[in-house]
Amino acid sequence: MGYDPVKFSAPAIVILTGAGISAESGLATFRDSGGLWEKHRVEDVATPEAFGRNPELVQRFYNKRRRRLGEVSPNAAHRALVELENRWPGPLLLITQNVDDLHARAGSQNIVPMHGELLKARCLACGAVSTWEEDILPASHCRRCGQPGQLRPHIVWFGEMPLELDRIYTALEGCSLFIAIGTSGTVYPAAGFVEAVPRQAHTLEINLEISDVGSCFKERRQGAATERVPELVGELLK
Ligand code: BJW
Repeated sequence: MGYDPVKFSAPAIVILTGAGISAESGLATFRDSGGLWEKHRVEDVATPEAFGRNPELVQRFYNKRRRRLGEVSPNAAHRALVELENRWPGPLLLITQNVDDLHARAGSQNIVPMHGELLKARCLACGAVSTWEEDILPASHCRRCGQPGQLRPHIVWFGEMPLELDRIYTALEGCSLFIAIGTSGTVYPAAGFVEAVPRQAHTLEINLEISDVGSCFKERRQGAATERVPELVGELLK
């Protein structure tokens, strides 16, 4: 997504979201008090080695989170980003670290789920990625090659390469406004995106608190995503 002045009449925006944007929908974040990493060790559930050692434990962790998606809905922050995408006269790319489907369900179109998607499974035998809304069980068969016991969650674990990085860095290098919402700035490469935008671009962080990379942003707005994001979208569309 490069900025094409013929096609677009406004500057390019790139938005990065993290678990904080879905917190008010009722999904736990990772590192806040009561977050997922308080109940599960990263090394036990979010690395390829963990999956190799104990696939049942890892599948249970993701099956539970996949089921939980049916109980939650997009919130005012997700919806405000849809309004921005629909009405902003320039290019807009939404990069999410979240594996939930709340941006898509709210109606966002131009999304890069860089850490994968809970509602997809990947076959270790043939590489097929398919939509998967139910539990992944030891006997589950790949819909393409038919092999049983070869499906893993389509999730980017620690030590694995995030998805669509070429598309992401092209957008970052061409943007005039970079906004990070509800992310702790602890996981790379996403935490470093703020440093990949042009020097003259405006950078803005929205978070309940200042993130680990908060000092890299030109502007910080503290508060709940459901309040700060609709406010910001209102200002941008004024
Ligand atoms: C609110 C709110 C409200 C709450 N309103 N705000 C140095 C440099 C580069 C890489 C590394 C490095 N050292 C180590 C690495 C590797 C590693 C890494 O970063 N480790 C760190 C722990 C140091 N990274 C990787 O392994 C990545 N791959 C990789 O690097 O490949 C090689 C490569 C190198 C260079 C370039 C390119 C590639 C892969 C990372 C995979 C992360 N996977 C996870 C789990 C899987 C998904 C899942 O199960 O859901 O993804 S980890 C977990 O953290 C999850 C998240 O997407 C990710 C980020 O978390 P997030 O979203 O920020 O959530 P929280 O909980 O941390 O923060 C929530 C925030 O919201 C808080 O700040 C709150 O204040 C706020 N908040 N309520 C507003 N209502």
